[in-house]
Amino acid sequence: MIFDIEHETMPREALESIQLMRLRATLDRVYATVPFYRKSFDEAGIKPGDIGSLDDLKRIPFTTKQDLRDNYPFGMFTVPMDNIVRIHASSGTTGKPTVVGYTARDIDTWSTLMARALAAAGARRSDIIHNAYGYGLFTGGLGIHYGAEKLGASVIPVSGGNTKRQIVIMKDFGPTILTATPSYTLHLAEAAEEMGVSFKDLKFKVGIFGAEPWSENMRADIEEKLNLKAIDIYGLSEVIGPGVSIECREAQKGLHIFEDHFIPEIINPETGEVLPYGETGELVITTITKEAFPVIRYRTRDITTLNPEPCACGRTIVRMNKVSGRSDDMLIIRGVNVFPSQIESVLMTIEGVEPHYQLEVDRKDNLDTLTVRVEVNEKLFSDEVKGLQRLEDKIAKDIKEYLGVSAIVKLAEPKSIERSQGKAIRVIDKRKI
Ligand code: DLL
Repeated sequence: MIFDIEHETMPREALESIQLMRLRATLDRVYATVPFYRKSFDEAGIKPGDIGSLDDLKRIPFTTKQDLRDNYPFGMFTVPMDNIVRIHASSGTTGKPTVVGYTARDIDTWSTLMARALAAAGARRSDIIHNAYGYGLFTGGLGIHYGAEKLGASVIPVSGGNTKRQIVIMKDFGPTILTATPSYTLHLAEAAEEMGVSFKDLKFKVGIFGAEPWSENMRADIEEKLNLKAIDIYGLSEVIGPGVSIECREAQKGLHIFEDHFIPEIINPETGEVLPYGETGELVITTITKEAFPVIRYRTRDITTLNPEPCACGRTIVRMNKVSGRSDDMLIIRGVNVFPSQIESVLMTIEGVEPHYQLEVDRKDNLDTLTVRVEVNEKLFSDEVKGLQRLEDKIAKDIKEYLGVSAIVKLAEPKSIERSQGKAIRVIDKRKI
């Protein structure tokens, strides 16, 4: 179902004229109210009035996470606190969190975008949504929640954690849509199995998963274990939260970006050069409808590709490919670039290997080492030592063959790698310590 048929299926020309109008209003707003933007535009010798076309956007400087940190906590807000009704923050693994604020209209915009997203994934008013994204400063829980209410569906605000109780709720309330991170979803699947509950007997038809990278092979695994269609949803706190883009249920080929609210660009992360459609690079987003906390050319660090082809579902808005990783998560191991998701893809093709893994990078005698710890199922683990060793060698060989890096593979006992209730920690990089 298309929630906002007008905006999601607009002819490109009409869409672009709305984008330009909204972009200019946003630039005026940030220039007038946020000292950081005034300074950055002035240094680049640009006034908001100089932007006469969408193409001119590339003349404006980027905004980075560091810029947001430098203005911690509220320095990037365009309105006084009187007009802020909600604050969220993204934890981040290093340094201070980034803090984002919303006016009442921003909350309404976000809820509407999330209603669009849920509808694109197949949600209807009659659905019951089991929302296991964390509620709190993280945008996942409340973002989905408000969107579900806007759509008119029923939402169970279960949040992350209390995993066993979640399974009981699933059995008793019969939710039809599951929303959670992919890694917590797998944890839920394990808990259900331990409790003797089969997802085949539950009522789920769709799962809406995101907030962390997950490979196509992980998708296949989740679809099989949970007996549902797994849809990818993308977003980030700095831009709004979840609901920046989502796959449609019809095609499931790329995530539709709600371009009447966000202007996406792809850049070469090294040079900052804007790349044409179809090329892979870092996603940069400009928000054009947010009031309290607009971001101009925000460098997401997420690696993807844009596809402007109209989709079978009828939407004309551009699609982004599944995010393959973050430019700052990319591991450079002895000069070879590898994303954790590529290793995940290799692991997931191997029989008996579970989707729970952790990568440890270290440096010994000036050489990088990569250790892949991955769980295997009970059956394999009870196998004789020789068999396990053979499997370790096979995985190492596959990783070398597909990705060109040498890895030490250590098979781990079932359930020995820590489970997360939100985003999984996949990489431990000891080189930085
Ligand atoms: O993760 C918002 C969100 C909540 C998205 C629930 C989807 C569902 P942050 O905590 O600010 O916000 O983290 C944003 O997470 O820059 C990506 O690196 C990563 N990310 C989010 N969605 C996906 C996805 C939320 N579908 C950061 N695939 C982003 C890959 C994702 N990575």
